[in-house]
Amino acid sequence: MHKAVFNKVSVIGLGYIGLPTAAVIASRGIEVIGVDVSQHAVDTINQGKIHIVEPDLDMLVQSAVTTGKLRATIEPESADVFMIAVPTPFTDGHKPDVSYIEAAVKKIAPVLKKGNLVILESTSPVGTTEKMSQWMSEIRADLKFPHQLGEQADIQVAHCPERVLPGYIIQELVSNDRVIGGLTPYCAEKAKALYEIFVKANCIITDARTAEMAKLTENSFRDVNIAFANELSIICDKLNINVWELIKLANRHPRVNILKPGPGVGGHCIAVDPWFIVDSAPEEARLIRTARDVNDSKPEFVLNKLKQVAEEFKHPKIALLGLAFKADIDDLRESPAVGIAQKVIQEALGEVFIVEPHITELPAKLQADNVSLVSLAESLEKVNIIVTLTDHTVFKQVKPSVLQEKIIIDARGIWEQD
Ligand code: SAJ
Repeated sequence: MHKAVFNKVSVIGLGYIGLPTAAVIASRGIEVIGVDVSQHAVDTINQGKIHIVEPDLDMLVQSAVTTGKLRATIEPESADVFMIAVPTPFTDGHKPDVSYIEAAVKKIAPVLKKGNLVILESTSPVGTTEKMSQWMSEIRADLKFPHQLGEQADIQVAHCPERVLPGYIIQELVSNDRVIGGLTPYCAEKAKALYEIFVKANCIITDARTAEMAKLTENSFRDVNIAFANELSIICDKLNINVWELIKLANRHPRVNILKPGPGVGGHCIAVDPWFIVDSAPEEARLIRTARDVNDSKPEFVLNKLKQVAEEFKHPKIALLGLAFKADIDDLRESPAVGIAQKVIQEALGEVFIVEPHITELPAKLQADNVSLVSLAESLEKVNIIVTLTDHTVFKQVKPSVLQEKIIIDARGIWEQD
């Protein structure tokens, strides 16, 4: 039955979420039109290649393009379903910026037809799905939208937040439960029918506001828990206690499961989404805001530790291990490690040897005299201070004997945990 309804799906925004989603749906034999504002992204995809890094995505896109099921374009065209997967960053004052959603929706509005389903996948502040319905209605007065006519609307609108973990996107797109919030129950049911084509786990329906809040809650929950671990690490430093041993011991309790401290929280999600809750309920979201502050203060803490240590040396030679925002990926976006490296360079704390096995060239902001991108082996040979900033597996494999004689600031606890 679904094939009759969803012959053609359009995915707006071909980034880390949109492209994998488009390719997975195309792999189920449905025609998919990907739309993006970047000509480079469109051209790359139409050649069967990818412009982002994610395991197994290249093969999936290549096969979808070769079989003619996936095609990318700059201008939207008519389809049965439109899935919006564009970024929702925040502005300087931690205010959510939904302008990419507004632009995407206004771009598809002219090609909408009665019976279409529009799904918002981007993580969004509560109320955005309803706003989307309003934006479309401003352009298409000839169509009725759910905020105007409820179940009798011509267009169905739903929110189904993505919840996949970078590095495991293809797998999690299929295996994660999906929360699907409709502006009406029929909107949710219709969206559920689409997701059931490729999701093997449960598709659970609710209203759009609850779905919006569910996604923000998941990432805030993680942020608050990481903040707890980070605060513990700062307290333990003051009290001269090994935080890694402490956490290991506390986690032996059957109902305690403390996460890992680190040099801060990076990526595009965990450090952003809690602010959407704070913005909606500034007086009430006290714990969520404080967690953000604790996590955002952690890079400065690591930097100060390094300063204290570097002062002891005439010629400090510092290895910074890892730039990616988390283990075993090449993604440097919003990485606390990059921020720390920048400060180390700006403040001229010493000669800097950066080790990031997943890149071949340092980002422009880290290129300077006295800074080089080197192999792990070379750094271990040359430096007297080591700071661990990312817990890449290769770093964990370093033999303890090699680390003797070095001053170590193990912000990731990679050599302390076992
Ligand atoms: N981190 C720690 N200590 C920990 C765990 C993580 O310091 O114990 C740090 C990481 O190093 C990284 C940051 O937190 O800098 C975020 O990493 P992450 O692995 O927690 O999450 P993301 O940003 O890669 O993906 C999250 C996921 N959300 C949850 O796990 C609740 C993912 O499922 C979401 O789909 C994604 O955000 C998103 O797109 O919203």
